[in-house]
Amino acid sequence: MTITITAFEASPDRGRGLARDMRVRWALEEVGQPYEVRLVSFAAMKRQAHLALHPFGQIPTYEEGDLAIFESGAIVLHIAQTHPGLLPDDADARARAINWLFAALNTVEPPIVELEQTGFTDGDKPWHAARVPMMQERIRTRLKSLSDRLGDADWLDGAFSAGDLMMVMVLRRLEGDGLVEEFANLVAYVERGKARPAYKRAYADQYAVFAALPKD
Ligand code: GTB
Repeated sequence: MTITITAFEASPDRGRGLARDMRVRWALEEVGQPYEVRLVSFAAMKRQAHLALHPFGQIPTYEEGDLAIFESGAIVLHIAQTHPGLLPDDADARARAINWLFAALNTVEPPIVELEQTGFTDGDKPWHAARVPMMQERIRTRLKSLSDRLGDADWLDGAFSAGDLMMVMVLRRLEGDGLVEEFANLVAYVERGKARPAYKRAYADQYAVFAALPKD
């Protein structure tokens, strides 16, 4: 059955692979599943045809036969649960890997998204400059705990898993902020993720979408 995902027709990240379709592309590449991509504009995401797939009018979505799901975490977990390669066989190890996937999304990503959003929405507010260090400190606290737990291991719990895939993608959202760089082992961790052949294929494919856009 063909797998079809959705991605931005013109991603605001200009091909940096920061939009959440990259997580899904990477997961599909890790398990060796071919897939098709339907590119959607911001306007199309808010139309009924897309809202039927994604109630919040966003990307990514995932369709395979009768199944249609949204939420990058749920999609990556589905891929990991239905194909070998992203979750350990042992039940306890599997639960721990899923644990890390949720930690990436529910504990590490929220303060990162908050900082990102405030730059867009509140940059001109008088209190913005004073709040930024506070938000950065919240992120730093999470990164310190993550760094302590990772130590000198390659991955968060044994072999590379869907939990690592999601954590690497979440940490990538801080690129250019200098925060991850305060923790040498996290820098090396992200680089290890990016060095995986599956990551490189996924990155190249999403970059090709940007590269094909008419240049103005
Ligand atoms: N919780 C959902 C998930 O994990 O799938 C969140 C999905 C989501 O935020 N989708 C974004 C979207 O569709 C794209 S990924 N936004 C359009 C809208 O809401 O109307 C978020 C994103 C967008 C752009 C960049 N960037 O340019 O760097 C990075 C991340």
